[in-house]
Amino acid sequence: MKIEHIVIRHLEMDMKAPFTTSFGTFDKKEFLLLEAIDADGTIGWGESVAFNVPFYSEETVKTNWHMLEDFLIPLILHKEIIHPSEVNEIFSAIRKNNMAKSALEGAIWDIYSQQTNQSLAHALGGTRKNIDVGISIGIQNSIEELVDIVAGFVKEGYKRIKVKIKPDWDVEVMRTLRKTFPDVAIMADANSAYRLADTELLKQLDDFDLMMIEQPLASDDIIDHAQLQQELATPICLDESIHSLEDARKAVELGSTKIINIKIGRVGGLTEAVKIHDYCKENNIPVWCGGMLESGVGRAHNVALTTLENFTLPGDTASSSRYFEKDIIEPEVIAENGSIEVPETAGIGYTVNRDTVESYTVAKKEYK
Ligand code: OSB
Ligand code: MG
Repeated sequence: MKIEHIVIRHLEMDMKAPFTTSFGTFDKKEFLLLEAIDADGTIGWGESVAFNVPFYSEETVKTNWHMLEDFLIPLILHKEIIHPSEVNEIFSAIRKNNMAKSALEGAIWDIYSQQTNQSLAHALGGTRKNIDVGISIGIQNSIEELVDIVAGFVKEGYKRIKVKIKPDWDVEVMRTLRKTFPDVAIMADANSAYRLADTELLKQLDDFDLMMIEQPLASDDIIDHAQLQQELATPICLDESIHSLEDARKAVELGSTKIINIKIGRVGGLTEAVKIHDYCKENNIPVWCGGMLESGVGRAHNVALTTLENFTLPGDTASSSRYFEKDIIEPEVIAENGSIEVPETAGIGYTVNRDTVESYTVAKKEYK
């Protein structure tokens, strides 16, 4: 393939309700949507998971636009590419900026799978026809409200419930949830809200039979996590700390993590995500696919990745309707009883609705 034309769109989508983590609140979803067009006319879609603010990671919508326009797109336009796994190599001189890289790489994977007449899931080596999913629930104003929300999602059949925690919204919250939902798979995500000095507090969470605790310590740490894991019975799952196969290998070798949350954008694309998956499979580390409040295009990529064998734990890719009144894809992603049926048509398997995209677009630029 030869990509001859790329369109960057900045979209803004209203969210049904604000989503609060230990680092801040999102009340609308802003992101870059990438459209790449091959010389033969095939169109591929990619989504950057960078937010409008640099709270989860240092990347933002604006830094991604800069990286794409000034560095990444010029490396891709008019270049002969045989396989999307080459894109990583092409970008290798550019440090970090994984979400920007991933958005473009994802669009190229979409084109490649259409041109080879297979689903993206199949192109990645995935075999599952259905994937199990859980749901992630933000910090609420009261434990009572949280219990109501959890009850609703348990009723919908989500396969595990993840709740955000932070200092003063942790032990009592998890105690109440475990008491109220004795048989539900529950986990907590701290988004780096604690320090090693909080070990005694975190040990109290061992009483609640949690599936795992996600990213308790600093977003760039793998050393203290190893020490904390020695003290905890609950498995630690790293999210923010893992940006590459090398990061995963080091964290696993150190004993910093027993489970890995793979986010395509955080690790720089599908090629690296598959490598981390394969490494974890060989080393008996279960993985699951994380979420970044994605629109349908990002969700479609997550669904495809989750079909790989070692995605044995439910991920965060809930229904499109979890956050949005109207998603940009058709059909929307639908989880029924905590299970999503994987599309079998070529490419990402969902159709992007251009009118809907247009209605959410606040800026747009074309590159040829
Ligand atoms: O840490 O997984 C996270 C949302 C925004 C930023 C970070 C995270 C999250 C989520 C929500 O947990 C996942 C989703 O529903 O898309
Ligand atoms: Mg997380």
